[in-house]
Amino acid sequence: MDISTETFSPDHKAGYVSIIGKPNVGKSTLMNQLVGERLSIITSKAQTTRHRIMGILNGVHNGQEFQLVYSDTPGIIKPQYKLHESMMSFVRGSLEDADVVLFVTDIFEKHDEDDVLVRLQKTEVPILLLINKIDLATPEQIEEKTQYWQENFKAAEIIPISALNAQNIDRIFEAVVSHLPVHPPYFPKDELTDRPERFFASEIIREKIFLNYKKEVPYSSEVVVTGFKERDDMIVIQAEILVERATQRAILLGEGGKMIKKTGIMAREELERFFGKKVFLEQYVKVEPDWRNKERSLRQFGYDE
Ligand SMILES: Nc1nc2c(ncn2[C@@H]2O[C@H](COP(=O)(O)OP(=O)(O)OP(=O)(O)O)[C@@H](O)[C@H]2O)c(=O)[nH]1
Ligand SMILES: [Mg+2]
Repeated sequence: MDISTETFSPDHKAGYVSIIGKPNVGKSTLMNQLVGERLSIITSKAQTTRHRIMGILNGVHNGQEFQLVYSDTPGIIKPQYKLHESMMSFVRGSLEDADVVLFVTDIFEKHDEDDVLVRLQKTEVPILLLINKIDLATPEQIEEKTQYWQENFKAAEIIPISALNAQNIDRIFEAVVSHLPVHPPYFPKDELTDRPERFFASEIIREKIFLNYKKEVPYSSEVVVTGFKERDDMIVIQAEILVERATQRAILLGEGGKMIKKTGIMAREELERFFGKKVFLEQYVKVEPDWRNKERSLRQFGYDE
């Protein structure tokens, strides 16, 4: 639907809500809980998310229509590759747009989040500080973290949560809505995300690579969906997996192609769940030397603002 033809009330509220924090604190898990869909991929490895991914939630709260545009972002790191520089530019863009910031920390963080704090200092919008993974902490540990942040950070609110167990997600929602400006919707009301289906297909395949391979291999891998054809009975997807070296290609394939087959099966099952349809997946593993530092490759893979 074209947004200009939609009708909405004059007191409609809308805003951008940016989810920011160090790698692995649970930003993507939180995003999926807040939106109620599995949009962002989640793994136990740091630096899983490489893009800014929007998840849109529409509804009515206390009689007032609203639209929340959540942005999941990459974990904040010191860049070692051009890829990381792009990732950090996505974080910057997301902070520039934000009406509310969700600064996600977890109960394990060691008060070394300077990179994050430097970025947050520049924003004047309300910041909700979330202490995640409280399912793994004692009440004393939660109290200690809460106190630390009360003394060391100017947050609009501090909320201990478990993104995994959906604990206190409703409190975040209430707080976010209370900070939303009156504004018409930014996206048509039937849209769930700013990203096309191909993007989610490539992310789902990348998630399975993160789960199945160790050390540098997941970090040296990129997935590009080169074909996406929806038929009546199934979706036919062609994907290229790019790695940086021939040795990594060999690891990805595994003996007799065993590993890539396993990865492909896991990806296909997840793709079928996501799209609600049978999927036929073809994967090709290629070497693209040094792609994490090559501007041309990065542009081609969608790492430009
Ligand atoms: N126990 C527990 N684990 C959690 C919780 N939230 C997230 N996790 C786990 O923490 C790991 C990282 O979660 P992600 O959501 O991918 O974290 P992220 O901040 O998006 O990570 P990057 O994309 O790498 O920056 C995964 O193994 C999650 O299952 C939580 O509330 N409790
Ligand atoms: Mg993530």
